[in-house]
Amino acid sequence: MKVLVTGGAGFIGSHISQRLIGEGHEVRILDNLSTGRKENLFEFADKVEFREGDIRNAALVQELARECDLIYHQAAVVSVPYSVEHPQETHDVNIQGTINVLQAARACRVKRVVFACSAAVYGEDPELPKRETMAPLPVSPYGVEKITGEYYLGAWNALYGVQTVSLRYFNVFGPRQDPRSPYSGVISVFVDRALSGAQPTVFGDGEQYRDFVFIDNVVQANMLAGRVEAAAGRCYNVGCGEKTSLNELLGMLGRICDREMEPQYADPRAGDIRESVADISRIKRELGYAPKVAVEDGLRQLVEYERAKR
Ligand code: UD2
Repeated sequence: MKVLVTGGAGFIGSHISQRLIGEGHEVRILDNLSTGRKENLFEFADKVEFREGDIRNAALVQELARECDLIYHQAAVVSVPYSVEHPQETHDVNIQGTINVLQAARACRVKRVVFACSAAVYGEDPELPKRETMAPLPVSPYGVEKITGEYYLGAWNALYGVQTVSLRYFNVFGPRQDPRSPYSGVISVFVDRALSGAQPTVFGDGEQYRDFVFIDNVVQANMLAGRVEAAAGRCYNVGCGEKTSLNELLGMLGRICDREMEPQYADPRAGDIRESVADISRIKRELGYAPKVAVEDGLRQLVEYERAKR
């Protein structure tokens, strides 16, 4: 198969691209390198077709979609706080960019588009665990943009015969997630602190929990979403279905790094949700997904990777 991965030089997109190549597919990447990095492609750069460019450029997206059978649409501005500060820009990338991908898929008769959606679509609803049947209640521009993207996918699936699948990622972590960005996930920040001997900061009492999901599980979900016939027109939570609090996370990290993690506790971050965990029964039942790497094992792999990098 020929596959286009938008955002293919980013954290998640580069892992999807690498797996596709491993499975023998031809991979084309479109990335504007705003947060993606060429070095993420280091291990397989000679095997991909890379094009630097922006999903806001509809003509370029259409050019790259030509002859593709499948598109993994991972390009986005992924930060919730950034979307609060720059809603017009994130609207253009996350909504108009997604329409450009869908239009290109339609024009080029691409069979399927798999979209990187987010747990942010659930927003303030206190009900847990989050199920796909719950009404979305996004509270950030980012959440609004992701659910809008998903709705557009549904429309293209219904109207134009472009099969679409939306994956609502929970808290993804793993190698190649940049620990230095102010918008990085908490695990990449904590691992960075653990290895540099610095003290991590916990915003709040550390008892808030998340459904942390290691990158390999997310790649597995994407591979299934790309090939299972019955996934067309559906949306799925992608997590482990298990909760881990920040204090538990620090305990695990202390064991792995063999050092006492003594965090500094600060005020909770404005706009944070307290708790988030996915119900993953739909993706298990319909796609045969089964998270293979548990949080602690993923954490161990990430620590090894970061150690080797230093
Ligand atoms: C995640 C996603 C986001 C969106 C959202 C939906 C990531 C990186 N972000 O945001 O894109 O989908 O879920 O709800 O996956 N924290 C600390 N210390 C630090 C950094 C963070 O205590 O140095 C806390 C933070 O206040 C929060 C928790 O860790 O309570 C998780 O923060 P996060 O930024 O990793 O992810 P989250 O859930 O806010």
